[in-house]
Amino acid sequence: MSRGEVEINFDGIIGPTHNYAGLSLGNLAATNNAGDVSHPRAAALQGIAKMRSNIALGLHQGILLPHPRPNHDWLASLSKDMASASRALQANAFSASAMWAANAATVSPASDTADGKCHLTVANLVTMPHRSHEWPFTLWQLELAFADSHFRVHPPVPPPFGDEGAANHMRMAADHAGPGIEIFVYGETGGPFPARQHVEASRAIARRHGLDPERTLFVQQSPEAIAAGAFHNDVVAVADGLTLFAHEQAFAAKEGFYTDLRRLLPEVRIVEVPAAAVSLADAVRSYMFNAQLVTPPGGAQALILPREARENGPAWAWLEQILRGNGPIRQAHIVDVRESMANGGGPACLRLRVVADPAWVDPRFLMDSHKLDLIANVVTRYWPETVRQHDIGDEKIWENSELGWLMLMKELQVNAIL
Ligand code: SUG
Repeated sequence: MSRGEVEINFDGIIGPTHNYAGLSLGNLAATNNAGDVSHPRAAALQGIAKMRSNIALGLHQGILLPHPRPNHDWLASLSKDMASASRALQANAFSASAMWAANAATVSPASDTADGKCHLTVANLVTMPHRSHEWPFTLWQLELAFADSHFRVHPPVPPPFGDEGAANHMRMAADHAGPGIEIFVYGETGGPFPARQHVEASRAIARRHGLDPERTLFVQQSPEAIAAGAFHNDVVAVADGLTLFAHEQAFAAKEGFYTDLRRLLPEVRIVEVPAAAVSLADAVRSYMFNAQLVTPPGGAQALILPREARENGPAWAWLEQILRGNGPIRQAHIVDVRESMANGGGPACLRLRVVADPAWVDPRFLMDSHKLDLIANVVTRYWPETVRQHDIGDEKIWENSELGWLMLMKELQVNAIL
């Protein structure tokens, strides 16, 4: 362990092809907003504004790159190209879904692993076609960002065991750099919507990361939560430090899970929101749990919440009660990530947490406000103001998206090949 280890939030930069194609069954925001006009420039600037406000809180900030889209390689592997592909395949190839960095990988900090390295396993995202082709570029960029010998980057777990990365993984620890408890949350198939995280994928990741079985928990997500639109656990639960903030109906066998957690981490603080106060439907509508739960330096724990949580009566009433109470969460910061939210991606979806010494990370992936200005300039210049569904079939739009992406790679001095 190094004294310089801190939590770094790596946010996905929202790419120029951000659109509402309704591709994710079980993600109610995405399916309800299918066909709407998207605003990629505003979307990316909202993400950048969120990063700026987190930097202002004293948090460490990094980025993950947007992926080159349309993904011609993926279409070629299906013996297709954009011009001849069906509308459905075009939309799958064009999606900017890599913005949701919480789905990029599962991360185990060095203090949890047998070899003392920070392990990252790239998520295979096999359940949704538009997300299943993210992993090659994610693997490439994680190998670049985390090339230092303090890290080990693993390729995805093989199909058919679906893995959606950190969205279904929580880590609790008295301090970020100390030994932690890792909690893997999986789903069981059988409900109206797909269960995206397979327990075998979670178990394989725990083994390859060299986690101590005594300090690793596997917890089933409640089928009611998935059926209500919690397609990832991070829609109904979030953890930081010693605090677990969760909906009463987030987990299938809640009592057993809480008992294990209290045994392994006696100082744990479970902040549970009762269904009688906030229904699963309101939890999903408001994304109150898809907050970043953070501990700013020297401060009390804070929630970085989407505007939608402030606008939802029951969710906000309960949040105000939590903030006024005696519990560990004392501050709330509201951010506007409306464009991402309309596809089911809140503040927590947009970031991947890595506990590491920033000196180990390729500096091109670490941000300060000046570097964010440079990115914002490229976005303002090259990202389209709108994307309509019929634009996805327009060659001119593909070319402009590719140009914007290349200009960003140039600005960031990343030598990626389109
Ligand atoms: O995988 N939406 C993403 C949202 C991911 C949110 N991530 C976390 N909860 N961590 C998904 O469902 C919608 C794309 C579209 O329909 O165009 C989409 O992929």
